[in-house]
Amino acid sequence: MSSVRTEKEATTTLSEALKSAKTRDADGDAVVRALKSVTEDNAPEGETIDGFHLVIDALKLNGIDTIFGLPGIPITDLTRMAQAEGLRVISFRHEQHAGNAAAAAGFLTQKPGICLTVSAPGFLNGLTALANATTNCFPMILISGSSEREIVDLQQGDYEEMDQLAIAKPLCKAAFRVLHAQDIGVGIARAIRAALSGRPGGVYLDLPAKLFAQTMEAAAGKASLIKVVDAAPRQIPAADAVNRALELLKGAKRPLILLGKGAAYAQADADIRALVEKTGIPYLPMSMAKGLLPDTHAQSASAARSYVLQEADVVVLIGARLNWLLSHGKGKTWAQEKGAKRFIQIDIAPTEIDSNVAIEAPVIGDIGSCVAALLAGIDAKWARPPAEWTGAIAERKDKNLSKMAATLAARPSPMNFHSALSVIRDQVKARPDAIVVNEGANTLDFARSIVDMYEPRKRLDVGTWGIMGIGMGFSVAAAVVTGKPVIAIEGDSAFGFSGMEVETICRYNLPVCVIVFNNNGVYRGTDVNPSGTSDVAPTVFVKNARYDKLMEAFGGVGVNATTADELQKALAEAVASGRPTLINAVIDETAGTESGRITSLNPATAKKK
Ligand code: ADP
Ligand code: TPW
Repeated sequence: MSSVRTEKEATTTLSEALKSAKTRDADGDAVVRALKSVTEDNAPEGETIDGFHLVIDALKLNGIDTIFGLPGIPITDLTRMAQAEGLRVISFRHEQHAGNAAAAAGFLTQKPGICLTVSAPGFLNGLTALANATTNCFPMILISGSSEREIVDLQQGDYEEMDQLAIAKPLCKAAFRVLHAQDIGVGIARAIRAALSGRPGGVYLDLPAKLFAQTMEAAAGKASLIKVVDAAPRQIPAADAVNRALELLKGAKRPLILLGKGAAYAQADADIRALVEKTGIPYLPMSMAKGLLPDTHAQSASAARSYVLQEADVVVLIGARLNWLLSHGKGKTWAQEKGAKRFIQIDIAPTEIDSNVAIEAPVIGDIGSCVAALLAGIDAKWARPPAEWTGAIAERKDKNLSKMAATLAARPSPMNFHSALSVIRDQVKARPDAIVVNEGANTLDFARSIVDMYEPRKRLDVGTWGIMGIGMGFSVAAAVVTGKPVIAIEGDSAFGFSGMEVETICRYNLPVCVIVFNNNGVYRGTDVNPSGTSDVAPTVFVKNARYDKLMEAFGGVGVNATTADELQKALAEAVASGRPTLINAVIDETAGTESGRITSLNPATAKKK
């Protein structure tokens, strides 16, 4: 060992080294070198390993192969070293989109997506994505570098000083900080387990700058890492709970199965399909559960949604919460005035039960185990739902579908939402393996009902919060983790939240085709400023903007499409070539409604009712 210092001496030298490093080199590498030189003085003899490599090795040991992030103090070298060690590092232009990418990767793969950010502002930029992931039950880990604990805790004004752990805690499932190199293995294991087990969600892992340069004896370092065994243990439902549910279902005259994104996440696709088909019960997919069974399936009740929600007597919720997206299980949507609905709810979170209305038959466990247990109780003697019920649904479906077909066939000029979406609908039918990313208001609501999905986990959207800004982050993740074509269907306002990431899409040459539904504003482009000043109305953008030029600026393909034919041609070419493409789809600025289909939540509109 070269020299051993007291802790006080080491800290003093460290802060001096840091000060000089920061004035010399704004990109952080000098800081890391300074930290290294100080801690190396205390390093053990023989082969050593530093904090950087312990973090990288711990992630690799647990099957993590990709990091989404944005470099800077104190994690620049971590991104470099991770890349050198064979991890794929996808660098973004803003941390929120790296975080969204991590969340989508988590949803698609059942491995926690990793987002890496710098301290304070970078951390805060990533936090929205972490909170959104938690809200949506997507597993992700936000790893953020942070400044010196001693300075942060005394509030002495460090570079990017912030008590990040305290701030992250209420916004995620769990939050941890690692102070010593020998605890990195435990820290990462705990983060992975917290993200994946039970109800999945976001986890925050705080790694102070000092940690990365700490060294320890290599063999001991290796031994300190933990390979997480059975990170999302199966949770077998209790037999009596399964029987209670089966009994309730047997007595149903008008049963309905409701599939949510938890069912899509669970990857129990074959059993879910078998449950639907063996029972013969009509089903409704929530938006991100579309494609678990093809939307064209005879038992899909999507085209008779209002009818089945009102008329069903027993509803089986599988990985779907009775939140605002399902009108809290109450009111007109459910025709509760006609008598109480009876609910069976399959969920991994016991506290979800009775959150909005009484649940008569909760089945607690992982969806795979719960659905398998229900299936085991369904034999050849199972009575399929009465023909009056399935027949009445089929009748309504036929009527609504033929009405929709006529609307979709129209070719107005300029395009409206329907004519543009009919083109995308045909393309997705031709390439059912493509992943659809979707955000906006009208663009979201119409696409959800018009664009049929055929395979599980092919639709990513604004989720539980209805958040704008997921578009490019989700698109990057979808392309990176699946290698499949991505079609991002974006309102022009929605696109603006993450638009700069088209550079990221071009930089990694990802097979993403972004279609901007350009109707000149938020919702529509027709509002006028009533005050007479020269400002435009708050919802109005620059008229006739050319978003396609943005993609061209970075070497991708840009197309301005003013007709359905132009849109069709550009989209088909983009999907076939896999080249980054942005199609500026010019949409009638008077089309659509304020807030899409959630106008009723607008305070002004709600008051008028
Ligand atoms: P949607 O928005 O599609 O209706 P939600 O996000 O509201 O879906 O609901 C998803 C539900 O699925 C959550 O309550 C969550 O606890 C549950 N869930 C997620 N993964 C699993 C799983 N593997 N097994 C059981 N339940 C799960
Ligand atoms: C983070 C509020 C909901 S929908 C929307 C906004 C701003 C954009 C609608 O316009 P767009 O769509 O995209 O042009 P379209 O199809 O109607 O033309 N900030 C965040 N999240 C939300 N949901 C909002 C604001 C909002």
